[in-house]
Amino acid sequence: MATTVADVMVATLKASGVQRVYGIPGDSLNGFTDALRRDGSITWQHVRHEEAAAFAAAGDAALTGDLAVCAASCGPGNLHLINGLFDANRSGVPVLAIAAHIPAEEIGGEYFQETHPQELFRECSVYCELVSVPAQLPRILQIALRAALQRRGVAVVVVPGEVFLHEAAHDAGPVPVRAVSPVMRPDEESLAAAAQVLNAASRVTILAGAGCAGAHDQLISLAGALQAPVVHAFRGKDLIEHDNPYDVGMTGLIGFSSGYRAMEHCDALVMLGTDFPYRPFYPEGVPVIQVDVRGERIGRRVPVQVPLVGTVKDTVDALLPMITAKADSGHLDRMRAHYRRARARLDKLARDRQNHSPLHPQYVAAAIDKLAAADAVFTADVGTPCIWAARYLRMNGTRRLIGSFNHGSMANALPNAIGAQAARPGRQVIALSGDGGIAMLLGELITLRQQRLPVKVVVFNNGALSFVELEMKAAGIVTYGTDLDNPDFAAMARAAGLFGVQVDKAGDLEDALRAAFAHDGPALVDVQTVRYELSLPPKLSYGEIKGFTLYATRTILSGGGEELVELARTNLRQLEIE
Ligand SMILES: Cc1ncc(C[n+]2csc(CCOP(=O)(O)OP(=O)(O)O)c2C)c(N)n1
Ligand SMILES: [Mg+2]
Repeated sequence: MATTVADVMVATLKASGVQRVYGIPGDSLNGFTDALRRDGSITWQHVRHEEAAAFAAAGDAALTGDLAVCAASCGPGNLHLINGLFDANRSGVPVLAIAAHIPAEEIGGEYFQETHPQELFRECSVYCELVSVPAQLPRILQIALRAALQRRGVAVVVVPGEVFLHEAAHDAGPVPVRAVSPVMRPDEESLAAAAQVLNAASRVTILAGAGCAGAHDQLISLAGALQAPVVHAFRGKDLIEHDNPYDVGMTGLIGFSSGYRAMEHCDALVMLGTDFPYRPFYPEGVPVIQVDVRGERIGRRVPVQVPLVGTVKDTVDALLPMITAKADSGHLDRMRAHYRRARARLDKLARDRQNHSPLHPQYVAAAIDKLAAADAVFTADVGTPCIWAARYLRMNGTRRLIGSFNHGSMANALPNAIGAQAARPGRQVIALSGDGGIAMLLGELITLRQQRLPVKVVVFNNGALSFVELEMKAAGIVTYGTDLDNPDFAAMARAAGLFGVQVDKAGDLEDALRAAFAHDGPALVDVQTVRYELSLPPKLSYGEIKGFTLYATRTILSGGGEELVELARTNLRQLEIE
């Protein structure tokens, strides 16, 4: 058989180190999947919904740092990829999407399943091109791979189905495309300006994010020289929290009060590899120095006095010799004391709630943390599972935490875990799922069994879209449309061939988690958790306090007094000690 365009694509992917492709086949994609089958060295990772393929690729790339690939058939098939691709692109992880397309000669005639993928994918990619003639491949593929790797995002190659099957124009052998890591640091003048600001300040705080990957030593050295508390954004948690005497926790809507205070009380702020989006959490009227490899991202959250374009590692290495080490640790000591108090309160919440039924989610998250492997990979659903993961999962430099932290999509935990587990079959992968989240892509439980992926899923089953209820309360809106009348998820998991167990008594939790974690295959633990758990943001604005009062009044007026009593009962202890 002649070498097809699809064969050359597969050879290029293989030469570039790709080992897996997530997706669902279909008419227009068949030329590509057939080339994969004939080659046999790249695994086809079958999923049940293309959105899961994209989230799996995002999880795979986030864990490995390498390029991950997903593929879907034309029209509805590749439309389903979009939400997961938005997530990958916003998380800055390298993903290639192969979007099969209708026959080229039919484009423009409202043909069966016709869409315009190169327009649809534009917004969720760093590169997106339609292949019109076979001779464009594999060059377009090489450009796409390089774009995904160097610009850290999603590249989409749109290929009409017949192009895959076309005989390759010439076969000069595959060109491998691999990531390269340039040394990138700012110019001397910018560094001197930054040093001047920092040497003049007496209460420096560092806000660090995912851009600190590979720069833990530099972060610690800089914090030491500046005697600076280190606050992190959610995506920095697994990179920054461990082995860090300067750690004062996370800031943001689901963060720690100490993280917020350290930002509030500083007289200079250094942002290291973070694009933390919530402007009310930034300090006002203090000089800000921001380090980012992508210069265009600097200054879009807060006015920045000194922009430093470079990697965190190279920039801090260049900046450190210009810093006069500070002797006064007053600011750092105060913030660390604040952090210790906040941490002790959170730990007490988990400890004191061991015997409640239904269970308190703090206790559940702390138990997962306690029983998980030292090198576990956690994924967390958007919703309150993110809050419990942020507060109770302890990172150690080896554990990882992956989620939809920038795009904020529900239902990410299970498919992210699929990608993580496919990429690292030997590691324990634990998904912290919401009951809303798991139901959204429930079919992916079947993927776990079919693909032999021993992911452990823990469902925080609170019978509600709980995070939305919190948002409604904060805005003074009566709870509405958030009830979830759930099935027995454990029984459903068993029906799908997983180990499944339901827990409604606190005393049974640890045994259930141990059994699930020890099970040689995929497992689901459905934990009945309390619905009205308050997870107050560290900074309650006047609007939020007003909103909460309004909610209470309106709830009583609309006959929901029972809900208020339940809320009070659930949170009494937390409110007392906050
Ligand atoms: C795809 C998507 N739809 C809706 C939302 C809005 N939203 C954010 S959190 C949430 C509730 C999540 O519910 P669940 O998974 O049960 O977690 P819980 O907060 O109850 O723990 C919703 C609806 C979203 N972020 N993403
Ligand atoms: Mg829920």
